[in-house]
Amino acid sequence: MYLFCKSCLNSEIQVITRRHLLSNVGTNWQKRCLSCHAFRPLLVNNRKNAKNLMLYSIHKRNMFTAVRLLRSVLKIRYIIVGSAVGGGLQASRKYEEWKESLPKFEWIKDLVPDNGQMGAIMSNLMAMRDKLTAEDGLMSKLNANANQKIELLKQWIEEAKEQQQQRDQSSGDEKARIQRLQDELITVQLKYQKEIERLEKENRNLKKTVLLRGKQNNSVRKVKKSLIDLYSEVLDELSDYDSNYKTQDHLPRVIVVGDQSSGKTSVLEMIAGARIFPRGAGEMMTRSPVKVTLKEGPYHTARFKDSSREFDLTKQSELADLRREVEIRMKSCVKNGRTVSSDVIAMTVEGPGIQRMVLVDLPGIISTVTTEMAEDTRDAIKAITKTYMSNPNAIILCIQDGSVDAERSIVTDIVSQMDPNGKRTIFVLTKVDLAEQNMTNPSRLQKILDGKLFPMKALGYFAVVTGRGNRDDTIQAIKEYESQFFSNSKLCKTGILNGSQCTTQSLSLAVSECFWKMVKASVEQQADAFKATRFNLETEWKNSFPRLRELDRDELFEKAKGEILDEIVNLSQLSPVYWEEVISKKLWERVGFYVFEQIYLPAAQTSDSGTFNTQVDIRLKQWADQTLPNKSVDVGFQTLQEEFNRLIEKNKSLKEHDNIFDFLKISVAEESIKRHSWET
Ligand SMILES: Nc1nc2c(ncn2[C@@H]2O[C@H](COP(=O)(O)OP(=O)(O)OP(=O)(O)O)[C@@H](O)[C@H]2O)c(=O)[nH]1
Ligand SMILES: [Mg+2]
Repeated sequence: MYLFCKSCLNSEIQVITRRHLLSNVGTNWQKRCLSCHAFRPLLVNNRKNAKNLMLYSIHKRNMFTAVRLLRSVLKIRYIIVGSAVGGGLQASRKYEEWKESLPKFEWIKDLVPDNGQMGAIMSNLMAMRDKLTAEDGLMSKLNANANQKIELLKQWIEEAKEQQQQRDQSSGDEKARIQRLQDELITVQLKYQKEIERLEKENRNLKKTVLLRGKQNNSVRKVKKSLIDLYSEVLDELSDYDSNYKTQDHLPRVIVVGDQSSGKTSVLEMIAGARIFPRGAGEMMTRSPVKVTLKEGPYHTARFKDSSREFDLTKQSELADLRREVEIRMKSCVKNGRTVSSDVIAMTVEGPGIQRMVLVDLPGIISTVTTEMAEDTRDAIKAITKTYMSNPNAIILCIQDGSVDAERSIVTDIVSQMDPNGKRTIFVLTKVDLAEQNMTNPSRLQKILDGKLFPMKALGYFAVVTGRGNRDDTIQAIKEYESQFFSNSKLCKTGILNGSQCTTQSLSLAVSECFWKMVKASVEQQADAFKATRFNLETEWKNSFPRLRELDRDELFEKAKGEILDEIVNLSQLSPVYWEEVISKKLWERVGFYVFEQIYLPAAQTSDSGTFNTQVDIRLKQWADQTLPNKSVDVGFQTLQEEFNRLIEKNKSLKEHDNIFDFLKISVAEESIKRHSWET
């Protein structure tokens, strides 16, 4: 607020704003003047005065502004003039200081010629030039020489240019040649690329045609293909599911049985088309059952059931890896001092032309247990073999070594026991090549293959060659050896061997056919049996537990658990008074007799009541300290069990009770008591 008294306002130039004036109209003006600080009536006291004063102040303000401007301009001029004079003085002072700080160059005068001397040097130089030009021939000689040099330089440059051009040209030729070659190469590549593509396409089409033909020609085979996977999975599933669940033992498989080293594994390898098992000679090679699921597929591969690695059987290195893996697995099966094991190694082999079936290779039957073997080895092998053969739907591939005397065979006896009518046995005579070499009596061989020599019957008799005794032979080499042998064999030529009975190929086809016949028959039979069993079980359930819906294993387990927990809750609901009552009663039953017999009666022998009391006190104290605590704990524990059983019995008598869990509850109670131990 800028308010002044009149005298101050006249003496000073003040600006009173319109806002100040208007905002103060009608107020009390007895305030202090801002200039002289005296309490006086101030300038404005009504609206009219305010307006006048405002106009007056605006008029005055314009005038004051002009005066102020003029004053400012004058002030600037003084500043400029002042600063110019001051600055000049300051600059000259600085220059003098700078000059003083420079080093002294007086000495240089002695070295640099002065103006007179410079003029003399210049005139001397001019005179020399004139003299040189005047001298006869010197300049022209210099000129000629220089021109010559220039010519030479020009020539050299020209030559260099030419050479460069030539080089450019020849490199152009080279480039063109390289370009041409590259073009040719690309053309050849393209040509061959096209050729490769054409061949690949042709190959694909051929494969397709083959597969389609396979599908068209034999729709049953397609069914079989998917079936074999399904079938093998069912076998695995059942064997994993429950070892007591014997159904899988009734599903067909081809079991390879025979005496040790008769050639069982070799037969399997020939059927699988690859040498997939560890080899050796004269020693027991197969030490645990190996289940091989064979199936047809575009690539020849093998895979263990529990591993994702696929072994390419066309590569020798992978075959070797596979053999090593089989060996490791077999060794891990026969730990703990055992020589053989019943643990199964499961694998799948697929490849073009492989017959679909499930084969199980077994350890060979032995007659003598050597010192290197576990004592029970012979019996263990027999037991494993018999278990597999006892499956009524197993096809027995009975392998007999043709190079040893028939009288030494052990397996044929066992086979005739398990399949007396030969309804599921196929007889295979191996090592026919060796048999022919050692043969003294060919008619004996004929007798074997006619099924007349061994005391066993079979569906078919086959003669094969599945090895050459050489551990590093490839399967291809063995196959060639086999076909060469049979085409040259005297046995075939003389009619001792019938062509349809020879080669592993014929054997494989026959076994596969037999296997699928068996599968078809047994699966239908099994399906019917399952249906019948299921029906019986459902009926039994309904009759036995009419109030309970059918429950599966897991549901049953959960329900039983719930019921047992309920019984425990019931037990905890018994009142302390009740517990006191039953425990006291039980305790008295247990100790009452003892107390009378051992404490009171002996003390009663005395006629003195004082002595009686003393003796009773002493004996009771001793008994209470030493025997009673343990007795009480025993009695308490026993009472607990009895009460639990009583509750179970009580529930049994209820009308809606199902006895399905009664045995389980009792077993749980017994097991809990058995496992119970008191905290020490
Ligand atoms: N010459 C010849 N040797 C064969 C023939 N078949 C198998 N062998 C050889 O006989 C030996 C034993 O063959 P395996 O297939 O291991 O016999 P195995 O019955 O499986 O033996 P174990 O599993 O130990 O009971 C190997 O050295 C084979 O090369 C054959 O037809 N001719
Ligand atoms: Mg073997």
